[in-house]
Amino acid sequence: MKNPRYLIPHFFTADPSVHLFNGRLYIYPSHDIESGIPENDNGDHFDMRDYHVFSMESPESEVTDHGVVLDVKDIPWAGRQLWDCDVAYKNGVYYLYFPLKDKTDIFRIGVAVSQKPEGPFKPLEAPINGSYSIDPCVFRDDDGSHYMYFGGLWGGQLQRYRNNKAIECGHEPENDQPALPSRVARLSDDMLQFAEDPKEVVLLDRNGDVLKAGDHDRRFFEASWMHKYKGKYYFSYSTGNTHKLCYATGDNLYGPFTYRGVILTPVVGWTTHHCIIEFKGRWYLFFHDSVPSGGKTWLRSLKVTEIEYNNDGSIVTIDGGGV
Ligand code: FUB
Repeated sequence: MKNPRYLIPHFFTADPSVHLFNGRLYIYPSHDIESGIPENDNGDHFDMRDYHVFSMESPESEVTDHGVVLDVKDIPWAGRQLWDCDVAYKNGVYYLYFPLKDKTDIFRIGVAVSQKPEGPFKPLEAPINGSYSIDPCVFRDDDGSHYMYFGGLWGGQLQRYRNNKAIECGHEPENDQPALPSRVARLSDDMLQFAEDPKEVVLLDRNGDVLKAGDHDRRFFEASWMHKYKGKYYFSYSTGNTHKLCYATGDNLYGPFTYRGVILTPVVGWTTHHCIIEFKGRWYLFFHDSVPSGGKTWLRSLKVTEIEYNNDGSIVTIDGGGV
């Protein structure tokens, strides 16, 4: 694949999670809409109401739209805003994990199930116990255990929590303090709950020092993704207000991870969000930008491009085309 390619021209999609199920690539994106809500730092303008699933034979082939697979009106505990989701498979069941504000306007992470990768998905009565914030990414390790990475700052509400407890007055730490990290928790055998208290995903610089809250070019903001390459764990994420996709590597899926560099420089739009998967021995980055909507940050379009690794395992930086 020479150039990045737009995948779904007929409407706006963002925050891709892509998985290979039964030899086919399934795309689970956010479905962006024109909500009419003015843009703000709380992300109120991202007022998405349903998910579609898409699939394709390969990153180069035509994309099939499987239609609406989950609607906010069918989720018993729903308030508003269906943001980035992910899907995992175990023992004949597909589990869709989604962040959604509950009736008190607090983000929780919910689960919906299906017998088929293309859905439709049936939501459970309540969100995962002890879940909070946004952007779930579920990673299956080689032993078959599943882990959820999650969290996002500002509109994603991660700054409102310390030690998995809501705090009175949510704020980011001072610039010289450790940055707020993503979280990771092993999932229960039935895939419906956390099997343990979420742990902090610590990011270090090359000297072994924890990245600081003021290090906006490198610290975690949102959009966690985990993949494994040549035995190493690659934790990748968005830096949010500096609009980069970065990565850090480690030998343990709980971390700590050492910062390695930028995967994608800023795209056109405010948010940047991605996933990385292997398909037939080649590696692909799925991401979004706001070029087709003329730069409207809340109307994004999915793209795919190939990524390359250097011999030392570092990823060759891709130009996102933004500023
Ligand atoms: O799509 C809404 C939010 O924008 C996602 O949850 C974030 O990762 C950002 O892409």
